[in-house]
Amino acid sequence: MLDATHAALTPAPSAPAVIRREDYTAPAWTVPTTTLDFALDPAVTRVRARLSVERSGAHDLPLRLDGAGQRIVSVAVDGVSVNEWRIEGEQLVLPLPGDAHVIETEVEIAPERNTQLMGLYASGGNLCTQCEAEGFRRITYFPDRPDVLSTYSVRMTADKARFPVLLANGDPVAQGDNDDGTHWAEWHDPFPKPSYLFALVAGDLAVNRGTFTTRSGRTVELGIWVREADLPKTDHALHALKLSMAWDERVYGREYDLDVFNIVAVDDFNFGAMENKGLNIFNSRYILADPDTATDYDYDAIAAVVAHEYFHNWSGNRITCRDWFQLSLKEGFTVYRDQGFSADQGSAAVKRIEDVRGLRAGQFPEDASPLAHPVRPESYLEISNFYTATIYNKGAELIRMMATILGPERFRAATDLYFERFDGTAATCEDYVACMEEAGGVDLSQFRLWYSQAGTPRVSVSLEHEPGSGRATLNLAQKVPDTPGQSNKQPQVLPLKIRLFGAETGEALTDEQLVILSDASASVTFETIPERPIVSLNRGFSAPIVIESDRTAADLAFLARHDDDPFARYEAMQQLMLDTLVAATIEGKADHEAVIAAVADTLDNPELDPAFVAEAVLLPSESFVGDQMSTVDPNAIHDAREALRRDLGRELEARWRTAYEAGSGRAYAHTPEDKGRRRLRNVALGYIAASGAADAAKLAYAQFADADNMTDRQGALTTLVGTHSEERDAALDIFYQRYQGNSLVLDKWFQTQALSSADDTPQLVAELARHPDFSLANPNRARSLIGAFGVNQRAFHAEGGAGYRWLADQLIALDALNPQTAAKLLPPLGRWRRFDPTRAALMRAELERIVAHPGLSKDLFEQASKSLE
Ligand code: 0A1
Ligand code: ZN
Repeated sequence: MLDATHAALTPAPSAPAVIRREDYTAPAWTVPTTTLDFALDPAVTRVRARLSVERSGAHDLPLRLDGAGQRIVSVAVDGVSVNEWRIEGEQLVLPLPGDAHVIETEVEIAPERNTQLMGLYASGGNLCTQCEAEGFRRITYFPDRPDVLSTYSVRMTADKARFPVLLANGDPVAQGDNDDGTHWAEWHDPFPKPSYLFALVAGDLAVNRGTFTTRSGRTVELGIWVREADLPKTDHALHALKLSMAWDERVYGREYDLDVFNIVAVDDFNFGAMENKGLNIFNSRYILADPDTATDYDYDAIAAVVAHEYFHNWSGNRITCRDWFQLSLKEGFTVYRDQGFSADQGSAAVKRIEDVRGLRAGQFPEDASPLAHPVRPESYLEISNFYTATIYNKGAELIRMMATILGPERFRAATDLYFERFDGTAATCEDYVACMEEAGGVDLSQFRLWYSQAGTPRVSVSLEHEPGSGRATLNLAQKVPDTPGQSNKQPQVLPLKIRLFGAETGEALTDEQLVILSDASASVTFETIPERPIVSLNRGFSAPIVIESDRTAADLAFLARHDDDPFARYEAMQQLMLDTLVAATIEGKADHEAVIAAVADTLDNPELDPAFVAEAVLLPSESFVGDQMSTVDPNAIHDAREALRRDLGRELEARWRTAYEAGSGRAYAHTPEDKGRRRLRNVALGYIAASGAADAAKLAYAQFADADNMTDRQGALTTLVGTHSEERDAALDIFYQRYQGNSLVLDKWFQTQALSSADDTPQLVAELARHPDFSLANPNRARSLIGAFGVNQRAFHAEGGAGYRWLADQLIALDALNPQTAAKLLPPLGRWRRFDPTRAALMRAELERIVAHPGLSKDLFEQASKSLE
């Protein structure tokens, strides 16, 4: 046994190294089997690891094991303790004579001091792990890279009273009691996996059990593990899990492969959830729901995240990523799969609208920012910073475009081929595209540019019509904007679904067509078009692009009324609103008539589903309006949007009240119809308040007080928080008292206030940061206040820069505890180039202050320094 003084805690690297995709080399050593033995204790956990290692190919390189934040107790090779190893940066380097050896290490780690929430950590008195992307190296020394696949056996020993439940990946093998008050359990996962999919949980947990019978007749034991008091809130997640399992069999032919599938909910989690093989670990916000505490939006998000993590079992676990540059291989595809699942549970059109709204709110700004990167990045400092909307959501759009180009049958044949060919391997984005090409019978050479070129393509469109000949010509031209490190880009493959409608008759003049624009510009001609056509373009948002068209307000209003594609109808309405808001922002005022008429028509149309109407009548967000401007003026945008909201509220007041009443007086039910009604009712309430109606605060307060569910309660609270009224203070107080002790609901209390456009939000947010319930240690709480404030255009950008300073102070403080979560909250400051010189200078100064802060993490350093470039 080696003296423990040999290697102390590994120091953090001073100048972070750039990791480049082109430097990839296959692992020099493989690890066919891994046996882990944990003596679990929050203060000091002992980890003994036994790795069988094999030299891969002919070379004389030493074995390199990644490790961080551990105390090494001993290292042995083939049963003999050795001294011939050294620490280089974060690696243990071990020269080995033969081609196959058994390496044993023993280390100590301190879960209760782990505030980064990577590796083994404590949450709510329980112990759990998070290993993606590079957390396993904080548990034991290992080649912590996704292309080293190993079969794991795990033994855990822990105090039985404190940690009665012991879970790990795979299937349970054995368990027993020791006579010192501890107990033990052994688990074995027969599927070779990368270290980032390793997981264990030890805790005092209750379980909601279910079963699922696979299509080949195997029974899978399902379990959702939570603290005892939360058990009644787990039925929705369990139900969603069963639906996901059936859906993946039906739609992709994918069956589950182990005998158990467990999900554990924890309160402290950096992301949404994690797909560890057979043992998913979730942020509790994506598991716990009952009508009193979760909104309809929360219910849908839970189902989507449960599905997402479950679908990873095939797209991520059975086939994993060769290196982290391929992250979108599993994430883009899995998001595409979960979007398809959610679309099948309710209105596919509304789901598509929500997804596009999300893309525009999160990914388009990223693509236009200093942090823009391709779906398959070329380099990074810290991989945690690349769990982005580009990798996830733009990645999903790439899969969607390939599915559109192939059509449903060939797409299914292509995914079958991919799952079959790469099962059990660590693959690349290129492997995926090659399967699409082969089974789809298409050439995707140029399409691959979507993986390597960052930036949102912009397409300009004009339509000409010669009444005499009946010929119509659609002219298209594309441009992919410059992004950091990339300029003069090549044209990309844009699959555009289009259809022409007659301006006079409202008739469809063509079928829907798929036009693939692959050149910088192209024209499409249509013969025998009898009347002036209006083009419905990029239907279903078939390509993730920005369109600049010469369509007039009248054309857009026409499409908002007549288009048969619900997405295109929504889109026409959004464009009309956007054009109006941009004009109003620039000129100080604008004609609201066309928008008011289009909204009135939408509200009057009895054939439309209320959930769709609720989406269609919502104005584009302030930040989306800002994205259209060369220089963002947050106050002018806010005023323009409020003026339009007020006019819509006033002019259509009777209609809003009718819509409001139609959704009122019903006992809660969780059906798609009722969800749609609740949504429209909350939107209507917002417009009634925007109109300035004298009874608005009273009406909202009555809804708040009478609500039998969180959707109504939070909807009313959101409206009230935007008012200056006694009712606002009373409602905030009652809400807080009622949900004291329920951290997920208190997050809503913080968030709703941080999102408010009221004048006093900046001061209020600063006060809330000193509230006894505020804590930087819990990522959900930190995001509920800091994250929400950062996206609140009006409050964050309030004159003087106090908001920028406050955000930077919070990020510096949070970075010392949890660098990943701090880095995620930085991007609002990085958008400085989009603002006027005064704001830009203030924002830059805060970024510079962050970069200069001593002891900054790699995570925050990368985000802040790139934002300054
Ligand atoms: N793979 C997960 C996301 C995830 C990534 C990193 C994490 O580390 C803190 C946690 C989760 C997913 O796509 O759901
Ligand atoms: Zn994922």
